[in-house]
Order: sequence, then structure tokens, then C-alpha cells
Amino acid sequence: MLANNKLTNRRTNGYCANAFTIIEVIVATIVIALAIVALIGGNRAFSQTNGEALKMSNAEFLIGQVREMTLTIPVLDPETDDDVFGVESGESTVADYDDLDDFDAETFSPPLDIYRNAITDMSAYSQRIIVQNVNANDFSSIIADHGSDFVRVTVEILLNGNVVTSENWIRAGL
Ligand SMILES: [Ca+2]
Ligand SMILES: [Ca+2]
Repeated sequence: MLANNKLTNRRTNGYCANAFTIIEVIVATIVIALAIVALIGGNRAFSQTNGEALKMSNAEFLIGQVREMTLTIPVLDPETDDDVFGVESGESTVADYDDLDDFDAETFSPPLDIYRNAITDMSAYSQRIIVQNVNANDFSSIIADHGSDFVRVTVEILLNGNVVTSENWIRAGL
């Protein structure tokens, strides 16, 4: 009888020593749950970062298209010189634009490529262009239209109506 009790105790003790306790299981479950939450959070942050990078990359591409598109056209209209700031008479579409200020206050949606063709698969984006004359001695100072030989071109890129980024540069009409 005594031997039987000892055997039973040993089995019971052995069972306890080799099995997980409830506390161990709870702790392990919490650790695994925390790891899963951390993984999901990390993945979401990575996706958001990736999405922002793609947006910026597209925006930079679209700014580059405007820069290239307007790079070779003159600051002043070849026909009317500085008579008109903006689109001259008879220039009804972007294909007719032949000087820089023709592009002032224009928004292209879908955006245009360097050949002035609509980029239809980027139609959620827009290019908003502002052309302003600046002081010859201080390019940060905006002056009256055709008030100097220097022009600041600002391009804003919008995605679904929200500004993603903008860039500007100076052109000289000398
Ligand atoms: Ca023109
Ligand atoms: Ca013009």
C-alpha cells in the first residue's frame, strides 16, 4: 500500500514537472499575441511608408514633365511679346501655348507628359502651374506681370485634390 502511494505521488509529481502550468500557457499566449500585434503594426507602417514614397515618386515625375515641357518655350510670346500676360488670342488649347505665361493658373487633370499628352492612368493626379515675375535682385519677391525678365514657375502636384508636393524654379527671359 505504501509502495502504491509512493508510485502514485511520483506519477503525479512527474506529470506536474513535465506539463505546462496554466500560468505558463497564459504567459506564452500573451507573448505570442504581443508578437502578432507588433508584426501587424510593423506591416501597416511599412505599407504606409511605401504608399507615401510612391506618391512622392509620382509627384516628382509629374513635376519633371512640366519642367521638360516648358523648358524650350520662350518666356514671352513670339508674336505679341509682353502685350498679354496669359493666353493670347487664338490660343485655345494647351497645344497652342507658345510662351511661359500661357501656362499661368492652369491645372491639368489628368496630368500632361512632356509632349502635352494626357497621362490617363494617373488621372487622380493634377498639375497646377503658377507663373509669376520676380524681382531681378530678389527672386523671392513677386512683382507685377512682365515687371522683370525673370519668371518663377511653381508646379503643385495634387492627388485627389490634395497637394502632395510643389516645386519652383526661375527662368530668365533675357
Ligand atoms: Ca502665347
Ligand atoms: Ca502669353
